Amino acid sequence: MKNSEFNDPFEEARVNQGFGEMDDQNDPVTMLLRHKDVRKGAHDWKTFQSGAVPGRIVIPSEVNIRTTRQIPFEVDPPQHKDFRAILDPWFKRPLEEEYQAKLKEQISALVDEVLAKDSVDVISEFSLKLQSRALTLLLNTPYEEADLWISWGTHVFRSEGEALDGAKAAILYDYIDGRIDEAIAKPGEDLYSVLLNAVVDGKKLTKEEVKGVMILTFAGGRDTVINAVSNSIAYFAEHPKSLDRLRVEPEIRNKAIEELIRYFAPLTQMGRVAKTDSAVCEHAIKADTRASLCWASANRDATVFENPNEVVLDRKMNPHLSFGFGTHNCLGATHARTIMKIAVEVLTEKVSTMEIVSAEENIEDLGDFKRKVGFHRLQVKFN
Ligand code: HEM
Ligand code: EMZ
Repeated sequence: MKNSEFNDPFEEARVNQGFGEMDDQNDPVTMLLRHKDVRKGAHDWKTFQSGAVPGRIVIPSEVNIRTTRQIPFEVDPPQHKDFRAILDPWFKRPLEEEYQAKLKEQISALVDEVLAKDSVDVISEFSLKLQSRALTLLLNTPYEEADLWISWGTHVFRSEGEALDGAKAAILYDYIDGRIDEAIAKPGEDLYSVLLNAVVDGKKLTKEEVKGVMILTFAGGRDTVINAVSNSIAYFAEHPKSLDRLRVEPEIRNKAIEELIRYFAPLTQMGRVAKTDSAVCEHAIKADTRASLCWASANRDATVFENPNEVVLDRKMNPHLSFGFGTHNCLGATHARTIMKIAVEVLTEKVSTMEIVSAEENIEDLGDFKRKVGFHRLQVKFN
């Protein structure tokens, strides 16, 4: 199999029964696999709730490593809407010209760096740096902050080989506590200060609420962005004609980015907790048990996508669910899409070909399903 080929382990279960089952730390999960059912589940927040005990909707569950509620991710309507109302405008800033110009400067410098080396590990020497540096723009904090975030490695809660790492999570929490205290002492123009001044329902956000937003901003946009960028590099390395096509047809760039994001589905699934007994595909889901919305499976549903297992760069209709659907759709999607757009633009301008020297796949173990989500290491020569 090519490095840039990503399997669909869910096909048989999706077609034959519509759902899958997996255990996760003795808290089983019923996985919704069909596009139609995943959308329905995401829409029906009254039955499938996000506001469970903090960490429980994440798979693997994080209940044992954190107590802070992530906002707006672990909040249900109607309160959810109030938080989104203050967050949405800030997270749309990547659409601004000045933001994009700065991002282009960052990415151009990084591409020059990797071109000057013989070969690099794309994960640690390209995508992680890109993600961390770009995050300084989203938070509006000093560029130099990125060095510390880079030193934390790919995932803020996980170490390689270990599903969850409480000690590692504590580093992020302490760091955020410190930054919040600084912003209280000396308010600035960054996201911390904006949140500390924000009013929801007539009340200022508490420190704990600000922390809940910041943890989510660091964690939710980390391995997802790293996988989207790294997997796309693997794809272009193995499909040089596609990169050439984007050089001469920049008008399909946005379609190509949506398609890569559909195909790679950087976040496999997200859970919900059933409020009441319900059923999906005639399968009972009991109250207080977990269901998951499997975005990765929905994206390969042949009843919605023609040739679902192929990357069709200029795919016309592309209602993929990589950024979720409905209420909790990804708040960072504008930032993520802008990163992808500028990364592809800079690659077409500066890089002629890329060669994969070696790769170590990152396979998620979901019981019956083994899904490749990205790479632990991806050694590439940029030409
Ligand atoms: C929500 C995927 C990048 C922040 C989500 C959801 C998905 C997702 C599937 C829905 C979760 C649910 O329904 O429970 C992705 C992918 C990304 C990406 C594939 C990159 C390609 C980012 C970035 C940030 C971010 C860069 C911020 C820095 C969030 C937040 C939410 C969210 C705050 C919760 C929104 C809410 O509950 O209203 N993301 N994400 N994401 N994402 Fe992303
Ligand atoms: C949570 C999640 C958010 C979780 C939208 O996804 O991303 C995961 O990577 C984190 O571990 O805590 O933030």
